[in-house]
Amino acid sequence: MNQDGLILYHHNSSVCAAKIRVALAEKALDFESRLLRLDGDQFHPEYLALNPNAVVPTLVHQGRAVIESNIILEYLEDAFPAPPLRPADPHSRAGARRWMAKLDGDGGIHHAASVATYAIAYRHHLIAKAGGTDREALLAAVNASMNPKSRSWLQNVVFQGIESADFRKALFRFDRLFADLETQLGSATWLAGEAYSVADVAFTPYLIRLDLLGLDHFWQARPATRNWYARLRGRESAAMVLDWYDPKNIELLTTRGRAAALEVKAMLEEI
Ligand SMILES: N[C@@H](CCC(=O)N[C@@H](CS)C(=O)NCC(=O)O)C(=O)O
Repeated sequence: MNQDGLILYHHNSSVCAAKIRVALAEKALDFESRLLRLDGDQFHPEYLALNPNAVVPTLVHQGRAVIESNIILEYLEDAFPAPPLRPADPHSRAGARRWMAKLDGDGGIHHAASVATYAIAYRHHLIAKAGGTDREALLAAVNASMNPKSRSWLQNVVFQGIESADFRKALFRFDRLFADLETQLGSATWLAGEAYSVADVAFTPYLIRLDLLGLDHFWQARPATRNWYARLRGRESAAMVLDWYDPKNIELLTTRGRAAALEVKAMLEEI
């Protein structure tokens, strides 16, 4: 057991697990790493006993599990308050929570980022795993590795890629988010005001993912957001995102991102 008594169940390139690694680094907390492959191992009964949703991350502290990445971030604030990542004043604290809430839910940024990741890049991995685009083999590959609740959107996205309606919806969702970010960051240094906070932590892996996928168009013409992203990347804790990624995954995300760039740019011009 590490000195802080923390065990993190995560995946090397999962965005919501990376949030927790960033927060742990900001707080200089040590953790024992338990990596899942998310190839079906998330459904093992021992893991389901910790996280009945069969997703990462799960944090175990003093033998008890905490699930849901935004809740884990709040838990870390309560259990390890120094240095604080939650803003001091109630209004900024509410602001941080409002930004974090944008990540969750069916219309949330986490879902849009998953759709973009599969539509541009990971679908090619599943197609290779299934040995081609034969419908039955591809459905079997999708169903073996993913939560039943993700299967319907995932099937569309794996079959249709960036032509899928889900992908267009995700682009639209990002466009609205980045318009809101530009407004906020035009008048404050960080998402919840003048201090770096848990909200900035939560967004860091998503921006890095969009960047890998070549979706940096969203902030190239938005200077306040562009500068914020540069500041996020400049923090030592941001290394906890990509340092854990499998290099093969980085290669897949970037090469497929470059291949889709022109088509995606044309779609963005229509938004
Ligand atoms: N709302 C959850 C989302 C967790 C989630 O979707 N995790 C993904 C990785 S980023 C996962 O484990 N996916 C595996 C699957 O859906 O089978 C959280 O924030 O913790």
